[in-house]
Amino acid sequence: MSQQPISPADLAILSELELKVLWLASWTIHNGNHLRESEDGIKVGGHQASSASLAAIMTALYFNVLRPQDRVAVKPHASPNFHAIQYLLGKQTREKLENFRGYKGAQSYPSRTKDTDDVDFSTGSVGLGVAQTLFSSLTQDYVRAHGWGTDRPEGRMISLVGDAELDEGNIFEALLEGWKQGLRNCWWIIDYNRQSLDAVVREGLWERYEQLFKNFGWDVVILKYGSLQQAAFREPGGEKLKQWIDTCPNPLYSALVFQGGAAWRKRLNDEIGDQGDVTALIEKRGDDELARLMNNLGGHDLPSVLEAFRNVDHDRPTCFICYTVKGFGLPMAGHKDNHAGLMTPTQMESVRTAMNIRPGHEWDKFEGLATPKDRLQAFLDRVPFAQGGDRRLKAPKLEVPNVLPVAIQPTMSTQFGFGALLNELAREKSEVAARIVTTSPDVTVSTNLGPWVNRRGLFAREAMADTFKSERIPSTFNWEFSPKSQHIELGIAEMNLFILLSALGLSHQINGVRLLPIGTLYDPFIARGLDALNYACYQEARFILVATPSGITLAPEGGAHQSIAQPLIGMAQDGLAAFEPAFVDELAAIMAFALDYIQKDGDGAASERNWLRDETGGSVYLRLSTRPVEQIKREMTPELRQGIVDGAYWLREPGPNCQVVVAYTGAVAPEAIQAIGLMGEDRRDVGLLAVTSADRLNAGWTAAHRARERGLVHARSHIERLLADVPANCGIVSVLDGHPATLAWLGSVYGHRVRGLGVEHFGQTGSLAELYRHYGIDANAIVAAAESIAPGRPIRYLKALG
Ligand SMILES: Cc1ncc(C[n+]2csc(CCOP(=O)(O)OP(=O)(O)O)c2C)c(N)n1
Ligand SMILES: [Mg+2]
Repeated sequence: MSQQPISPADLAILSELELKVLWLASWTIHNGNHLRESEDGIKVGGHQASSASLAAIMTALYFNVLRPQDRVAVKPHASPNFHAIQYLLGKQTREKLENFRGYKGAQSYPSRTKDTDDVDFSTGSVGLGVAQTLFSSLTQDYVRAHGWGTDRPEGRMISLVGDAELDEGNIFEALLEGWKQGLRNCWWIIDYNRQSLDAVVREGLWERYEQLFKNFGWDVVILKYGSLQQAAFREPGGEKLKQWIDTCPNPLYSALVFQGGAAWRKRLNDEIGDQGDVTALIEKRGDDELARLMNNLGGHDLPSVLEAFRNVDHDRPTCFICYTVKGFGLPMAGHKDNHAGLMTPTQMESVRTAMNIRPGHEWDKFEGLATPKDRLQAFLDRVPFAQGGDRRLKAPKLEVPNVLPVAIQPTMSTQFGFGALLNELAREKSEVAARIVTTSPDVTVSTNLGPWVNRRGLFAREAMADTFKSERIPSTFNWEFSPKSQHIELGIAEMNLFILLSALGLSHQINGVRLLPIGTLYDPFIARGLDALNYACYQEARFILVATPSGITLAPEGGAHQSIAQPLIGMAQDGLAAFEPAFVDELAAIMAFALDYIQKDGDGAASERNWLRDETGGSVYLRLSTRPVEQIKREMTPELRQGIVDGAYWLREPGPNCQVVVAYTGAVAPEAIQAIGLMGEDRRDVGLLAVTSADRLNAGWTAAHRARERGLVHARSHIERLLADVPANCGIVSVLDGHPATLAWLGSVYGHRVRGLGVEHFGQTGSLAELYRHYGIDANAIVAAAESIAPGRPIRYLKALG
């Protein structure tokens, strides 16, 4: 950016706006918190101090530096600043501010989905929003390298980072990945107020940060002294004052900030007073002026902040370490306990008086400011950030065929089927295939993305040959990088996978270019990145997560990698539809559904068929297996496809006198099939229910309940229809390679007795047969369970099996 210097008139307006942001944010919190407390009696954190330390930096950014194409993740507790700024820009309503923290009011942490003032990236769980900006920048590069979205200028992805937020490991995982991927256009602005939630942070952290960022190829800009301090350092004795500031421990500096001018004077005179230059420097300032000088750290000094940001004329990633005071400008400034602190009504009054705000005029945009209103408004009207119109871009939906072609072999695993499906897609010239972008944290080959990558290549902005290929060494996998390729290979950190999926999955709204992201990982390691997955879902990022291998079915691979809880995560995670198919034709139907579903953003009216709000769309989780399973030769009828997508279908319909139903999910299909064969002679009309999505079945069932409770008496969910004719005395044995609670609820639909089989402990290695027996999910266990809940004559094969 080549920048004209800011005119003194504009600088004066920006200084006034900084005060206004500080006021509005503080008033919003004060107002909202007292309101909430009087409603519920629940005291929540004030966060006035956290917000205040970024007032100058955010004023500089939003009212001067940012362009419409730039995107920002604001640290969670600076949310009130953000809302105040949007209010001044006419993009946030007074009602929402007055209802801060309230039902449908402005959110306590900036939220893409719940706020209405165009939050770029949600924040809340510290560290995640920071990494989101890095991966959004990589996503922007990916999009542009493919020749898309080039009609818009490149944006900077900016994060406002709390200094204690840098304790989160995921930030460093992202830094390393950014270095590998040639990160550009990313700014992290650290609010170095040297305070966390509980206390004051360690000394000298800035030096670690500086080295660290430089090691990863970032530019580092340190804003330590404001312009008042810089001027004072040039006075006689100024050098001594600078030395004192540089060696003052963080807690002492904070304490003096809190105590104010008289305390500064005493301490400075005691420690460096010399009855000469330094004493003169101190004594020529009154208490207030001295306090203003000592509080004038770089991050609160608009001219320094503006200069630092405006001087960046390159696209290298840049870290700004901005010295600030937590609670700057407020009576609680610097106090170590100020994190959750809320100003008392008396303190609020003193701030009001200092800012010339008349009672009843708290929300007036320009109340108390010296510059005439029309000039302030004219300034706001030409703020560059607000010139671009709607920040939430749109991209058209791509048509997905109902059927994805795949050659089904007599015996194959769902993981193998997934590879084959993507391989077929990779051969196509379709728009859908072109928009798929795959990614994996160093398990590309072992999750069977290899055939896709062989055809579509690895993405990098700079082409890089596969040395093994150029050296003519035979290898199954083509490992060539190019800017047009479609697989992003990540290092092992699963957090990075989820945050990259979050960034890729928002590309339609951030870049105006739709991507169809597919990420693969081992099922147990979902837990490693769970908060990031939750974060991605909360932002309504759209992606397909393919987790394989899973459960104890990975048998000899290793006990430590067995996953139990993941099916329950799949059910419980908001914004994520979970499937666990057993057969490859099911997977093909689910993949076609998923590629369409992740593009939907309709109003979410519930379908009368399954009571799911499929029009709203969401992300998809597929839990797959490496176990080769004998496939069923059958035609994929529309009814079968619908059943698979809705969550279940009868693989064998129960007869009218049915005594037992086996309901299974996923890789244990052969055991379930074998079990019903074995008990067929001793139990009548046994039914076999294939459950492809416990998540969707369950969600449809509870939704239908709610609909009936609202008076829609005919509402009926898919599972209610499936089980409607199963006799009341029939028992249900449910079984899956995962926690039994996943399916055990089936008994509540009509009150059938259920024996839920599944896995509750893990860690043992062995052959598949050994482990299924050990954990009680083999055919024998199914038959034994059936015998116990569906009384009748002894099932004769039981003994033979044992
Ligand atoms: C993952 C996570 N853990 C804990 C918290 C609770 N928390 C909110 S803010 C905060 C301290 C933040 O300190 P810092 O980043 O320095 O911000 P400041 O308040 O100083 O502006 C903590 C621990 C959280 N929001 N997210
Ligand atoms: Mg802090």
